[in-house]
Amino acid sequence: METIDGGAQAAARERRRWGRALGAVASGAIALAALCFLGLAALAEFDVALVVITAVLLVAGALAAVPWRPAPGIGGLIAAGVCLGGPFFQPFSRYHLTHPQEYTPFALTATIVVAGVVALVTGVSASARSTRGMPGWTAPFLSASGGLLAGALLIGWGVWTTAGTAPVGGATTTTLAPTVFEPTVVQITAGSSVTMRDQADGVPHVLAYGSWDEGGSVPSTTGAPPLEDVEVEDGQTLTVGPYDQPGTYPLFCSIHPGMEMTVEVAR
Ligand SMILES: [Cu+2]
Repeated sequence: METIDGGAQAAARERRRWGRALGAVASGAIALAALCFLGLAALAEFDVALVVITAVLLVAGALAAVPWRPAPGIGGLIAAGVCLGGPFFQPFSRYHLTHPQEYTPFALTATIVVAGVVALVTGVSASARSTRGMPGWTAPFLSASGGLLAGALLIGWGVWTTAGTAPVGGATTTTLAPTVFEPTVVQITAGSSVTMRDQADGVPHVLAYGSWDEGGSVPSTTGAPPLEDVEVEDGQTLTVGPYDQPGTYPLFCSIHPGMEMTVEVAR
C-alpha cells in the first residue's frame, strides 16, 4: 500500500510541477498581450477602454501564475475572451488584422490574437492536468504559434514596406477607414468638391482643417468650404466643396492620432 500511495503522491507532484510550468507560459502570453494592448492604447491617446483591457489582462496574467489549480484556466479564459473577442466582434480589430499597411497596429493586433490562443490552451490544460506528464503537444504547439506569429509579422512587414506610404493621387473621393484616409491625397480642380465616404465599420470620425503635426492648429483655409468638427459615421457620405481657390488644404480627424490627408486644388 505504501508504495502505491508513494507512487500516487509522486504522480500528483509531477502533475503540479508541469501544471505550474504551463501556467507560467500562460501568464507570460497574457503579459505579452497586455503589453500590446498598452501599445494600442498609446496609439489611441490612452483610450479608456484600451487602458481598462490592459489592466484586466494584467490581473488575468497574475492569476495564471497563482499556484491554485483552477487559476491558470480562469486566467486563460479571461485572456481569450479579451484577445480573441476583439477580432470576432470588433470591426476595428478585424480592420487592423487585414491592413498591414498600418504596420504598428497590425503587429500589435496579430500578437494579441496569437497570445490569446496560447494563453487559452496552456492555461486550461494547466488547470486540467489530464495527463501524467507535460502533454506531448506542448513544444510543437508553442513553436507553431511562435512561427505563425513570426511569419505573419514578416509578411505584414513585407506588405508594409512594398505597398509603401506613397499616397495615391488623382482621386476625388476618399474613404474613412478606422484610423486613416484612403487615399491620403485627393486632387481636384478648382470648382469641384471632395467626397468622403465612411467605411461603415462603427468607428466615427470628427473632421476639420489642420494636421496632427501642427498639433491640430487650423491653417489658413481662406477660400475653402467650411469644415469644422464635422462628425461622420455609419457609412455616411460627406461632400466638402466646392473648392474655388487653388491651393493645398490639410485635413485631419481630431479623434484619431495621425489620421490626416490633403486636398490639392489645381486651377
Ligand atoms: Cu477618425
